[in-house]
Amino acid sequence: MIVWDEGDTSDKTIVIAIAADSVIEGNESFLVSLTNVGGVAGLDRSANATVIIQETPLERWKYLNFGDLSNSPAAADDANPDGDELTNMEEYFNASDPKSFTVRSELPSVSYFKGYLGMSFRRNLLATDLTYTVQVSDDLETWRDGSTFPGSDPSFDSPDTVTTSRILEGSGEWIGVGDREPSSAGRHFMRLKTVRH
Ligand SMILES: [Ca+2]
Ligand SMILES: [Ca+2]
Repeated sequence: MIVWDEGDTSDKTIVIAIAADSVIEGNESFLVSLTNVGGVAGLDRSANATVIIQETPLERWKYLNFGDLSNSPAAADDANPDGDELTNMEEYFNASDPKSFTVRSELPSVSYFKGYLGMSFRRNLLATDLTYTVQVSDDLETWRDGSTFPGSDPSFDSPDTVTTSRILEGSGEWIGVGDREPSSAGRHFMRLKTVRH
């Protein structure tokens, strides 16, 4: 029951506990209605509200790719139903199709162009729970964070790296990141760190 005292015009809050399940089934919703008003009060059209329970980004991606089979062993994080080099979780990181063979050219790669080291990778635009960071090292022991790409507010450039290209492709975005120091200045290494929050 929600009670407003006389003269009270403040907003009131209803807490509804939602028990999580582990079943992937797409978004779910339910309706909350205010009824049985007592005292001298009335309800306007805001008496009804629809609450939508969303899947996590990973569950949503699985639902898009596997549909009714989203809860099957083939859709497990470490499964590899298409027999390529990537588990489903890695396909999620890589914005590739978990149901068709992913070729090497679709994977992150490091190359050498006009005297500079560069990295190319594809990030998953649906994966708002992931952060991709290109890291640079001089000795393969100490790694410095370079360009970073969260779902919003990315930091394209860093003291070590600069973003050289961004190309949308389906639900992914190909990103090119280059080293700021020419390779002639000394040994440099690059790697891609992907963190799920
Ligand atoms: Ca696979
Ligand atoms: Ca694949």
